[in-house]
Amino acid sequence: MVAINPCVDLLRDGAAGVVLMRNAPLNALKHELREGIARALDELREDGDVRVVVLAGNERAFSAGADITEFGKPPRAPALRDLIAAVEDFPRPVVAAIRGVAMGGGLELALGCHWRVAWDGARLALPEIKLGLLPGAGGTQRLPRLIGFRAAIEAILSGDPIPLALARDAGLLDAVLSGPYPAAAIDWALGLDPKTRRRTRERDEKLAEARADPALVDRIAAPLIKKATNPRAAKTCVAAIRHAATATFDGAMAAERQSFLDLVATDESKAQRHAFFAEREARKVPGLPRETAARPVRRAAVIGAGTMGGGIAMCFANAGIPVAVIETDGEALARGIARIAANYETSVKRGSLPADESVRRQGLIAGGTDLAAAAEADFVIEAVFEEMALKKQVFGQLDRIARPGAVLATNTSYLDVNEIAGATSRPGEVLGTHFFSPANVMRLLEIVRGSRTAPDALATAVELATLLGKVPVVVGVCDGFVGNRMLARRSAQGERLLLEGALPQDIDAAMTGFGFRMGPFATGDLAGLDVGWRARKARGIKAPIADALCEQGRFGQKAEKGFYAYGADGRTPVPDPEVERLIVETSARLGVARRAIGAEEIVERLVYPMINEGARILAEGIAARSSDIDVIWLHGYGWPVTRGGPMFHADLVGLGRIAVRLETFAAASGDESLRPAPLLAGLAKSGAGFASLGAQAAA
Ligand code: 3H9
Repeated sequence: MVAINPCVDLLRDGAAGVVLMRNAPLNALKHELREGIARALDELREDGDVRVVVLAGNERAFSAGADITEFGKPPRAPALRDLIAAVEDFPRPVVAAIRGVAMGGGLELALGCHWRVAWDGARLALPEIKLGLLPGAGGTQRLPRLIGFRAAIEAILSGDPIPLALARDAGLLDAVLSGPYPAAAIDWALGLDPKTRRRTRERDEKLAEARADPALVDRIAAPLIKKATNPRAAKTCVAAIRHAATATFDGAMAAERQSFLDLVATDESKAQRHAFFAEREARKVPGLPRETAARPVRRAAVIGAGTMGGGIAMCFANAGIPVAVIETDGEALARGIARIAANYETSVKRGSLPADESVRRQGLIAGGTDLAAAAEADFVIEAVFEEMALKKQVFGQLDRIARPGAVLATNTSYLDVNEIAGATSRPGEVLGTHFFSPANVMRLLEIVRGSRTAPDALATAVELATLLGKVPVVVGVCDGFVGNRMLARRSAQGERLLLEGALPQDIDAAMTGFGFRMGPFATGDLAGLDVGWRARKARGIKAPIADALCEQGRFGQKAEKGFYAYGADGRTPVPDPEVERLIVETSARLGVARRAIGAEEIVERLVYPMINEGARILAEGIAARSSDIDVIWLHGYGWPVTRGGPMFHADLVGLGRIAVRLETFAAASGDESLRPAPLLAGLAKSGAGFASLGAQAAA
């Protein structure tokens, strides 16, 4: 074995040359790796004893694709597509041995090989669209040549892994191997007849269908484009794929490259790449050394079998962790367990969960009415009503019951975790977990670090969150934490806009135009308006219009009326003249003159005060970094990924402009809280953005 460079080893095994990619963890195809592969091929080309070449990766990955951190930097040779051309033109058979991930440029590299073999569990995908891109190293040309247009369009427009069986049947994989890696691939390669070696670019049998039927590609793609998160990227992918049928290979490759460069430069792709890295950064908690060992979580307990408690229990069961669900009385428990069963049944009916798996998961959930059932748990989550006195009482009891070393979490959306921890003799074991409803579906988990939370208790919560399939973000203690504290700013402005002249449908349309799937009022109706009403009452906050609706029992979809009326299906919001009357009357009663308000002003009025609050949150150290705030909004509040999150959006707009607009809003309304926060004003003055702030430990 020789090291070609730090990223590539070359091994000669009889008549096989084995090129081993060694850029841990996932063989992202950074410059050094590309160069190493090219040099290894050069050496093998000169070696007459080598009959076949095997290209192999590490335990986790063949390759996760181009190194995303290199995008936007000056290109360095060899470019990935040139490297792939060199592989394809190699005069002897080259076989890709795929274990783990082969994604994006990694799969494109494999497509340039003459044969591909994979191990069970391999994940083959062209996920570029999830980054607002198109496969830019020949994927749009070689994939349809191997698996045909339908499967290629579906794979490229979804970005999801291609099922292995399909990959094998359709001709993407030549074999699925078992046995030692990559030895089994070497044996397999040595059995090949070199005369059957074909360059993928020359395989055009599967292009015939679209050549004969020019409308085929668009017919297949049209419904997928409609659903696309980033329609521009989706349309660009389709245009590139269409070239496979209409242009020469070289012409299509040149067009693909230009489209890739165009997309890399778009704000949407920048936002999607930011979101990718932000999510991964959030797992690195400042002030928590990486080596801090998490405690094992073998059993869990959830106190409270309401909607939230039940959803949280499902998260544990779905991850294979036995969980006790504890209620105060049998009736409430039975209701909770029935709700869990109904949720599982829905998944089975929808076909997203096999029936036996649903039974297995429900078998992991044990209901009980005695808090003593929490005694064995390694992780306890209290999910009773949002009431400080009640929560403190539960924690006092848990303190006596829970085993030493158990992490005790309170599921709360705004209460003081330090005060709750103070009800126990072990505040180091206490932290907050803010799940989002429905807890078994929503991916965000705000983990609230108390002032005395022990590092390993925190590490346990972060690791557990990942195990439960959640995106964890550690935040500090304050009213509403990060997400709801910013949301409160938006809600207040929403009310204000209604009073000044907008209607719910105007505001919702402006926000869906911005990229949200649903506007704030339709979302409020879906979630139930009574939740916010109760929270406002508890804190002495008034929202004249929302309060009036709730006083009339207009709690949203569940009452078939809220900010909207609901159509026959009970789910389609329809503007309601009664609501309009109520709004206009409220404006008149409060002496607020109504005027027409445009979509741009609506978006700015809703979003900039949130960003301003985000700046205060950063200044107080409640969030460790601006990208953590973005992750919270992306995964907990439906912020459109093509807009990267509120703080990313702010940097893009420019903090100078936002500061000016906030001053205007403050002057017009007399609301001093709308003045730019000192951090925002300071950054605006220096021309910097939130991204320029480093990470700090969340307080
Ligand atoms: C492309 O290929 C373009 C081409 O068509 C054309 C080019 C001309 N680059 O996610 P994890 C890092 S576009 C750089 O925690 P997992 C990641 O940031 C690319 N870094 O592991 C993390 O770093 P850290 C198309 C990357 O097991 C570490 O690796 N490919 C890349 O949960 C571990 O990652 C994709 O879009 C990369 N390509 O998930 C695939 N990939 O430890 C993107 C990963 O410092 N990657 N890193 O935080 C993924 O979706 C997931 O990483 C994967 C593994 C599913 C593969």
